[in-house]
Amino acid sequence: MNNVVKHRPGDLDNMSFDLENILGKAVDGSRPTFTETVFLLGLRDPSDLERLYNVANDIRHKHFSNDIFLYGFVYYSTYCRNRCSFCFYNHENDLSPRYRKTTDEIIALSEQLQEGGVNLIDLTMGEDPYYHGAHGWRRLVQLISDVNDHVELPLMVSPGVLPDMVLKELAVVGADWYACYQETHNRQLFKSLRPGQDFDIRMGQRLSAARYGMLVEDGMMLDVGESQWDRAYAIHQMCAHKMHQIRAMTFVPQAGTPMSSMTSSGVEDELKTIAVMRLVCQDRLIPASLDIDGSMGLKRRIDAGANVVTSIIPPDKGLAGVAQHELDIDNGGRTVASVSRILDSMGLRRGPQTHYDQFIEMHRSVKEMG
Ligand code: SAM
Ligand code: MD0
Ligand code: SF4
Repeated sequence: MNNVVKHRPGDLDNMSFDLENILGKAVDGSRPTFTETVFLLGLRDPSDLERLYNVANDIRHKHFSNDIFLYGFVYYSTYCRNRCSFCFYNHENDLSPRYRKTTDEIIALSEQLQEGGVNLIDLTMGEDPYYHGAHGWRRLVQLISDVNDHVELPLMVSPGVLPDMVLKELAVVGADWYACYQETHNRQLFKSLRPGQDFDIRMGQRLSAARYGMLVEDGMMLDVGESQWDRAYAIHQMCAHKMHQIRAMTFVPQAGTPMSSMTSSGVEDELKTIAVMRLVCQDRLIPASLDIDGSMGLKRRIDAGANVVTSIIPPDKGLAGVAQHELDIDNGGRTVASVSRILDSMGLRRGPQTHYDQFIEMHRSVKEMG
């Protein structure tokens, strides 16, 4: 079953679009309008899709040459107080393995990823009460500070929703990025995906983080009941909010959760969404996550215009992924070596650290958020 609702009835009625013209304008740097975006997301003809992917690739190349950046992923606590209906680690799921790595372990894992050759370390957790709340904030800030003292690479934090003051402190002690995905910019759908959570507070976190000098990432989930219109709206919102990194991840149904029996309609829509994001937000970072299809799905995502590989995880360390908690981890499929082989075969390379650092410095501008 395809969980995607068609675009709003009547939205594109009586409108005609010229694909060649839209793609030509995009190559010249002029982004598709909102209705053109809905149109592009609805393409189905294989030859049209091939043209779309080729243009997305050209635009990626124009801004990033052959560089693909690699992100190491450390999911250091899988405890969570929230009840997101799509997530394996939601508080009410008895099936999910819970662990919390110690600071020493987190540092050692980060050092190992650094030695392996990633460009950034993404420190992610559930909203673990150990790090959230009156006593927790201090521990969280200390943890990020300690990791920052031991690794030279840029750090991304994905800790969930925090008080503004804590966000600010994280920026001060060395967090370069704050990642927090809205999942959808449709308020109604948000309520069912993230029950009990506040849409505006989650949105405001990224804007605050940017004010404190961090780069910010937003993301949407696909196949969770959204329409093409919702997808196009999310892309244009992420762009309007000047997100530095934007992602789309296909929903992977999880045992023990309220959405366990939904089926996924495959990866085609994610590829199309990645390509359309590249046309709309041309010079932004767009991940190809190993957390949906593992290394098998990497080439197609990069061919669709992605320029970052996320969810690189060292094998045999007892670390989990989020959407695919085991896939390709212990067989080494999510290592820099394995990813590099795929990049080599595509004539691409791990982006040099100097290039990645330049991207951060160029965008780490309090001005940019206006
Ligand atoms: N707990 C923090 C939070 O929710 O912001 C950090 C974890 S966050 C990086 C986990 C993200 O992975 C979610 O925001 C969602 O976009 C994605 N995700 C989680 N479960 C998923 C699933 N079953 N399928 C696809 N993506 C999923
Ligand atoms: C990923 N599993 O990159 C990770 C996660 C959190 N910042 C990222 C969703 O796919
Ligand atoms: Fe917790 Fe994040 Fe999963 Fe939601 S997505 S249940 S906040 S770990």
